[in-house]
Amino acid sequence: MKEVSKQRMLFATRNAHKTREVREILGAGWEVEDLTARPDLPEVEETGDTFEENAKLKALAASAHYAGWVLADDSGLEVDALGGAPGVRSARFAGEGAGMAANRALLRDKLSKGQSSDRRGRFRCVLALARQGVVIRTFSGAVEGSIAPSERGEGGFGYDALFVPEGSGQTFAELAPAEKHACSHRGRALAALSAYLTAEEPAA
Ligand code: ITT
Repeated sequence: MKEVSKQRMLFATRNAHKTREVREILGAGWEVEDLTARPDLPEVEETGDTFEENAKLKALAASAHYAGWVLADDSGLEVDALGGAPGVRSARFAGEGAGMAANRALLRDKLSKGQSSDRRGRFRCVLALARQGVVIRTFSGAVEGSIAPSERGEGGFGYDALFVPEGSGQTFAELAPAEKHACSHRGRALAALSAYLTAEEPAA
């Protein structure tokens, strides 16, 4: 593996949990700033029908205001018995501004009242890498699993307390961060990004 000197990137998110995970996964070689310190950058309306479209929209909007590398993450949970919902609407499943506790409650409710006993689903993450107003590439990752009937665990964020990755008896919120990253949708997408960046050795 080639040596890569410390690089900077703007991670185009206002979700501090995503930023923490990206910093943990990419490690010390990257200095990652996010939009929580950039109130001057506009909110992006996520009008896409796919994770890829929304990741590109977020990356392009931030890249118009930032000269270096920009990364955006669009992600969410797809549940088979709900036809893939909440999907791209994961952050606003129970309505705009309803918050994650309400989103999790709605998901539990829909599965407990539904006809199907199928609790399978997956997390997906698409990352869009942009520079100078152009999307260079996208990277995706997914993790199969099932939806627990009740919330378990204190770690993680979002739907983590309800998601049990395949092969584990614990929810993402019960796993240590490194255990989650080793199999998570974001960990897998970032592994693909890292492999690309290492091969390309981008200029800072
Ligand atoms: P930005 O658009 O600013 O990045 P966001 O939280 O609105 O932040 P998304 O539109 O991509 O991000 O929504 C993804 C939602 O899916 C997120 O809010 C979580 O509720 C959920 N999600 C994504 N990754 C997750 C993970 O690793 N663990 C738990 N929930 C996750």
